[in-house]
Amino acid sequence: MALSIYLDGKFVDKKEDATVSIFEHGLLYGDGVFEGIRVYNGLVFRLEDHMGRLFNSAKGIDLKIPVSKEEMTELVLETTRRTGLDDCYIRLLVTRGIGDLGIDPRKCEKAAIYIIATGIALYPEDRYEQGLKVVTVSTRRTRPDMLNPQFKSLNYLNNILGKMEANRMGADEGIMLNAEGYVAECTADNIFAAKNRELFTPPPYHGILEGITRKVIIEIAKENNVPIHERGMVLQDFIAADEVFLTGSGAELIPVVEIDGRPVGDGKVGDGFRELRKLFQERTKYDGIPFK
Ligand code: PXG
Repeated sequence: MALSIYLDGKFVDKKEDATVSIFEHGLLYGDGVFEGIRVYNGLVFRLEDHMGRLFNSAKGIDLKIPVSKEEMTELVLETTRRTGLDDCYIRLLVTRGIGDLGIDPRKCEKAAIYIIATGIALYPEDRYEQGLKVVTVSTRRTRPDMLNPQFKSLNYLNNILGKMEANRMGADEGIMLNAEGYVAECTADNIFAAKNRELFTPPPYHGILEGITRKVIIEIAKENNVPIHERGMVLQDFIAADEVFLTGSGAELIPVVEIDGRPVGDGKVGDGFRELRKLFQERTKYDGIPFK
């Protein structure tokens, strides 16, 4: 598969050459931040939003990114260009860099930048046609006053534990509640409910990452005069909804037809979802930064 990597100062295109130090604090402590970005049709989808979130996440953990936003944008575009692909996936990481054993970040002289651009394995189309079966997991999303999920840090163990629970139950995804018992999000996606042709999604500071895809859906809803509410939601709100769907750069928009063994709405993928997905797909054709 086409692959291009920016390895903190140089471009490499072979997996074997893309190695990092064992003293990299991103590896030793999950000390860093990242972004997962999609490329559609030769355009890096919503790159400015990803840059904004990356720099915000870095600021949140007191990590100084050693390049400007403009330079980082150029690095992303160049890495993408080198794949020769028009549609791909970009993983962008900024870590505390190479230090010593011991968590003290003062031992790390300079933050490191890694960018991977490669082809993506899309979910099979039948997932979008038939919908996902999800379960509620017992792992609660991190409280914002501990490690705010709005900072996309390399510390993903909370989500991974949630995902493993869902896997054990044979479900496609896991719904994670926040510490107060409100629905937060899934393990790598935001969650929406539709009822009476209005949309609802949990708000910031309810244990969510403010997803870029979520933001795009809110924009599309507003442009199409669909009322959209960001507000606290409990599990029953989703069970009683007409439709439920997830959003994320990986999954895009994907419908949910069953929660904890109970059907959502009539248990079938709804028309509201299909309409929104179409609008989203149209948007991906032009809403991005060209790299050619
Ligand atoms: N919540 C969490 C916890 C996430 O990790 C989202 C919501 C959706 O955000 P975006 O900005 O993507 O709409 C995410 C995103 C991967 C992968 O490789 C994970 C994400 C995105 C892309 C790829 O597992 N998570």
